[in-house]
Amino acid sequence: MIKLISFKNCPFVQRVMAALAVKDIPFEIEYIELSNKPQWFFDISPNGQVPVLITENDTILFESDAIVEYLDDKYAPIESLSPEQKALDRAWSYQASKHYMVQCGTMSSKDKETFESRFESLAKAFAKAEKKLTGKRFFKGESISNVDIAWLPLLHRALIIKQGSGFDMLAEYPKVQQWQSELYNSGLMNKAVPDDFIEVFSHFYLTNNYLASLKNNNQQGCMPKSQCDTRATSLSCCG
Ligand SMILES: N[C@@H](CCC(=O)N[C@@H](CS)C(=O)NCC(=O)O)C(=O)O
Repeated sequence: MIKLISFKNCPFVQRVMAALAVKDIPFEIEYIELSNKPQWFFDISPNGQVPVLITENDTILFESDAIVEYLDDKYAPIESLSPEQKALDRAWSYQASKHYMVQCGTMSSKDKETFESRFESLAKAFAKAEKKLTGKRFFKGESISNVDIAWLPLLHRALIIKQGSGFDMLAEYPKVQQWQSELYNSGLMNKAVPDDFIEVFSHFYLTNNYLASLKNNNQQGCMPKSQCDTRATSLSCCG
């Protein structure tokens, strides 16, 4: 069985897990701590980063773009595409993945000024998507594509931040909000993270920083009642 080497909070890992989940590919997973990488990981990983995917032939794959392409080549793409459409899908996927670390940096900001200046650059990605979306369920139509899978980590994290702090990264982007809801309702966001993701994520991104101060000052720092039953969360249910 293929094996994914992961870190619980990593958006690049979440993208790969979503690609595996959407194709229903069984896989084993092993989590490591990036602050204390084991020697065996250094031995196998050319760039020292997760995700690493170990194929059924024991080939070590790295770089999430390459892994997602491999999954398409090996297990058949979720749709058949012309070369042009494939290139466009890769380009739109890149518009998301190049902002993963920007979003992580934004969420980690210690103060308002840093948060706002970092968010400005992240918001440009959402603005670009807002302009491109046509009001269909997903990015290109009624079914999930690789572009949706690439954007899923950004949209999932924006959702948890909104529920945890009251700050809505998508406040000015109604079509992106709708897309976020469709992806959440598809169940794929939660299939692409470990069971304790919200707890681990909130511990890292909603503690001792600017977003945590919003959470403490903001009555919205709680989970909407309708979602309390379905989500593992460290947040309380709204009154
Ligand atoms: N370009 C890589 C980026 C992966 C990446 O940045 N992974 C982070 C965790 S989210 C990591 O392993 N960081 C540890 C390090 O750089 O030492 C990919 O697409 O797979």
